[in-house]
Amino acid sequence: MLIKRPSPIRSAEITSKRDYLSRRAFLKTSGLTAAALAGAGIALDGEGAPGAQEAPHGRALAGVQRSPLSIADKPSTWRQITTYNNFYEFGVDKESPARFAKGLNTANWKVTIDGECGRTGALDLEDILKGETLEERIYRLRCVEAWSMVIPWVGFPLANLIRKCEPTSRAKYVQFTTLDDPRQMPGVRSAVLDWPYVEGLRMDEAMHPLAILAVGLYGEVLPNQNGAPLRLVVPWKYGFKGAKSIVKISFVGQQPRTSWMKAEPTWYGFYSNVNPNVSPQRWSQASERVIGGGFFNRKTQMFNGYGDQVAHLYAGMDLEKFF
Ligand SMILES: Nc1nc2c(c(=O)[nH]1)N[C@H]1C(S)=C(S)[C@@H](COP(=O)(O)O)O[C@H]1N2
Ligand SMILES: [Mo]
Repeated sequence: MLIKRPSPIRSAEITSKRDYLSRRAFLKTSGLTAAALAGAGIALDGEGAPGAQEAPHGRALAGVQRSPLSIADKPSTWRQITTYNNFYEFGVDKESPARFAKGLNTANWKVTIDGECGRTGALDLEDILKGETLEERIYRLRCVEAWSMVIPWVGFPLANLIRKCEPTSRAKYVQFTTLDDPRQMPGVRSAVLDWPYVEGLRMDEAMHPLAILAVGLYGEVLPNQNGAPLRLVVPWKYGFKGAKSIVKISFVGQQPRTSWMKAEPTWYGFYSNVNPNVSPQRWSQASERVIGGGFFNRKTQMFNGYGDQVAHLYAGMDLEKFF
C-alpha cells in the first residue's frame, strides 16, 4: 500500500480533475470504442464503478408508502446506485464512496437548525422523523457530468421539516451544510472543494412537494455512500444540489454561496436546474448517458422531466442568466 502524506492539492491537480470531467464528456460524444472507454476507467454497462463493492442489503424500513409523485421508469439497480457515486468527501472517483464511506458513523446523528426561524437547536434523527410517513419516491437523477439514473428513494417532504422549524419572513433561502470530518472522510483532506459541502435552495423551491429529505433507498436504510443518514433530493436540478449527510440546515436572508459556485463560478450557478439548452461547462448538457443503458444516449429533458410541476417557480426568469 502506498502511504502518502496528506498534502494540499496543487492547482495543477485540480485542473486535471476538471479536465477529467470534460474529457469524459468528450469521449462520450465522440463515439470512441468500448475498449478505449474501458481503458479510460469509465463504467460502460452500468454495473457500477469498477472495483466498487455494492452496499449490503438487510436494513428494511417499516411502513413505507407509495407516492403518486413517483415516475414509472424502471429504477436503476441497487448495485448501480450504490457503486457509482459522487461523494467527494470520500474521494473523487466513482468507486471511492462505496469503499471509503463504509465506516462512517451515522449513530446519534444530529442536525443543527439555525438562522431565521423560531425553533433553533440540534435535532436528533428521531425528532426529524417524528410524525412523518416515509414515502417511496422514484425519481430521475441527472448528474451535471451528463449521466443519469432512476432512483427509488425513501424519504419525506422537506417542506414538513421546514414547517416544524417555523421560519420567519426574513428566511428567503435554506442552506444545507454537510459533515466535514477529516477523521472519517479522507477526501476532505484534499482541497478539491472548499469544505464543508454547502448547498442551498430558494424558500419556494425548498417547499415544493417534489423536494425531499431521503433516509432510504429501495425500501432500506440509506447506504453511507448515498449520503446517510439524511440527504437532500431535488429531482429537477442537477444531482450536486442534493447535499449528502446533512448536519446543518440554516434559514438565511441571502442566497447561499455553494461549494460548487465557489469552485467554478462560471460553470455552476445557484439554480442549476436541468436544462438541455444551457451548457456553461465545457461539455454539452443536451444529452445524457443512462447508467446501464450501454451506448444509448438519451435527450436531456427540461427540468429533468419535471417541468409541468416546477416551471412556474421560474416564471419570468431568464434561465440562461439564472442557470
Ligand atoms: N456532501 C456531498 N454531497 C453530494 C456530493 C458530494 O460530493 N458531497 N456529490 C453530489 C453529486 S455531484 C451527485 S450527482 C449526487 C450523487 O448522489 P448518489 O451518489 O446518491 O447517486 O450527490 C451529490 N451530493
Ligand atoms: Mo453530480
